[in-house]
Amino acid sequence: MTRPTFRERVQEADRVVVLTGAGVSAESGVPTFRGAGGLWRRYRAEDLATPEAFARDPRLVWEWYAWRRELIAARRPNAAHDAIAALETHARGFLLVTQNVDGLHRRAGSVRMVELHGSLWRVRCLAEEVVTENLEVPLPALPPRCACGALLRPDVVWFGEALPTEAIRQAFDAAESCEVMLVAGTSALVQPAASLPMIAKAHGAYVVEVNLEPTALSDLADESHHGKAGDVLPRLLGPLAHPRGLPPDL
Ligand code: BV8
Repeated sequence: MTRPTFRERVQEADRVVVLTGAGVSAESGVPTFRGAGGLWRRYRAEDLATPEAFARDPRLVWEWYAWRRELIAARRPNAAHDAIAALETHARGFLLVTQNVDGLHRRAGSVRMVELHGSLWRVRCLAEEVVTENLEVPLPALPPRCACGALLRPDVVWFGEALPTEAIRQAFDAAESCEVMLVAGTSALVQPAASLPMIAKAHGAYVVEVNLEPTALSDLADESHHGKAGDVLPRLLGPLAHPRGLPPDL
């Protein structure tokens, strides 16, 4: 009796979860957090992506986000985003859980997804707490202000901040009940997102990792595929990397 392949497992599964990190956006030209180019000026993400940094210097933090927004606005989803969006059209009970805030999964057509760490294309008024989508590139002024006069902040989760309750509930529920979890482009260091594969594994899921290199997750994964997500995912998913109903050669 040969072991079912990853694709067979996806096709048999009632729930398939994909967890992504900054590595799936790398081939779109978006710097990752910990890899080469993950710095901005002389700062690390952990220095700027905090409420303390924003309270100390909202303009500096907004210069970083404005720089990222302008960079991302000029980029496009890559084959990794496209393969994951196509997989959603084939897999039952599909949920994409992303740590990324760049909006590229949505631009690739992903629908059933949670953004664990928010989105840099949404802003939140510090006074009214109202969240609005803001796609302005460049932003007219830094730091941007709400019509009420209060500062706006990016609607992202900073280090030390709690993740959105509904998103984290959906993500943990999916991790506990999926038969297959595909983990792509994450160093699996940032909590609580990094716990999701452990939870899936503990509940009997088949866990497959796609990354350039071994990570903290590799020993736990049932399969680890090393290479660029934009190359590996289409190969690994085969016909599942093409949206259902479209012939693969389109
Ligand atoms: C919280 C939004 C508590 C902002 C981000 C234990 C338990 C709980 C918390 C902690 C804990 N230990 C420490 C903590 C605190 C902290 C944490 O985890 N710190 C880390 C550094 C140790 N966690 C938190 O603070 C979280 N909050 O726990 O709150 C709480 C509870 C109740 C009430 C109050 C408080 C909040 C964490 C969220 C932080 N926000 N982003 C922004 O983006 O501006 S995190 C940031 O890191 C991004 O979201 C990013 O996605 C994420 C994870 O990084 P990765 O995505 O993995 O990216 P990275 O660069 O690390 O790796 C890229 C990978 O891709 C590499 O492996 C590389 O090899 C690979 N790769 C590169 N190119 C490719 C590729 N793979 C394939 N193909 C390629 N082409």
